[in-house]
Amino acid sequence: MDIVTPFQFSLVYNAFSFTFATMAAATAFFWLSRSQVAPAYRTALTISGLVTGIAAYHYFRIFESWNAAYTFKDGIVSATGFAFNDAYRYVDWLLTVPLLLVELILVMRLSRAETSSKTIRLGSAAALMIVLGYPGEIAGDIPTRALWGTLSAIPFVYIVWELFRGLGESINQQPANVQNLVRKARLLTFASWGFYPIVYMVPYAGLTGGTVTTTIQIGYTIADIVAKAGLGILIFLISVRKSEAEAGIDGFKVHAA
Ligand SMILES: *C/C=C(C)/C=C/C=C(C)/C=C/C1=C(C)CCCC1(C)C
Repeated sequence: MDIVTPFQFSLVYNAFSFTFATMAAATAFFWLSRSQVAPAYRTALTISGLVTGIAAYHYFRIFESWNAAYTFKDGIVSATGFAFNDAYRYVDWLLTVPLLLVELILVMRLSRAETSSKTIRLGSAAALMIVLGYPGEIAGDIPTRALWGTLSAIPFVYIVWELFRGLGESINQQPANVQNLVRKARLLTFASWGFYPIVYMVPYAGLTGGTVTTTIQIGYTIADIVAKAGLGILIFLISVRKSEAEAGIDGFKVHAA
């Protein structure tokens, strides 16, 4: 267990606590907003709330694990002997990353056949990416970390390619008032997801001890807020605009009581 400074301990402690609150609040917002969109987009909002709900639970557990790993007394941080459990994060990703892709696919409202084939392909690639990354994340040495990280990058590159090429074609079929927002959602996904492998490579930079632990935890935490709560807000805005554009088609009135 790497020993952190009192500042690093508090920084991570507060970041986890803040993220728990953010994810829980986002969950309430997405679920309570369902009635503001047409029925076709309600599942996308349900899933946005599931993603942040699952993340809220895991941030609570990560927070507890961090708190159990260290004692902070008289200005000195020491290890308690309980290891900080990074597995919560990876189990969280295993569940939430495929769901985030489903959110993006659902809001496009593609044909049934396209929706299920894209969900299966992207969902499996996402799961594979997380499973391959985990052994590297917990490895103690750089070569092992680099090996698994490189393997994990293969499905990652495939997902990014699919998002740009495959979803790109579908974006042109979207109503004019949402094309830009869908592009933004895709860009936000691309930028925030691209941040994870960069954070993963922090130990390559020669940083050591508590600095590495702190940088990785803060880095993943920021990326999680953007990728989960941030994307959910864009999905909500897209759903509202598409509901407006399609009002009447499904017999749904926007802003109906
Ligand atoms: C809500 C959580 C999200 C969106 C997590 C996304 C995670 C990634 C895109 C992780 C990617 C990784 C690589 C591409 C290589 C190194 C190992 C990972 C797992 C950090």
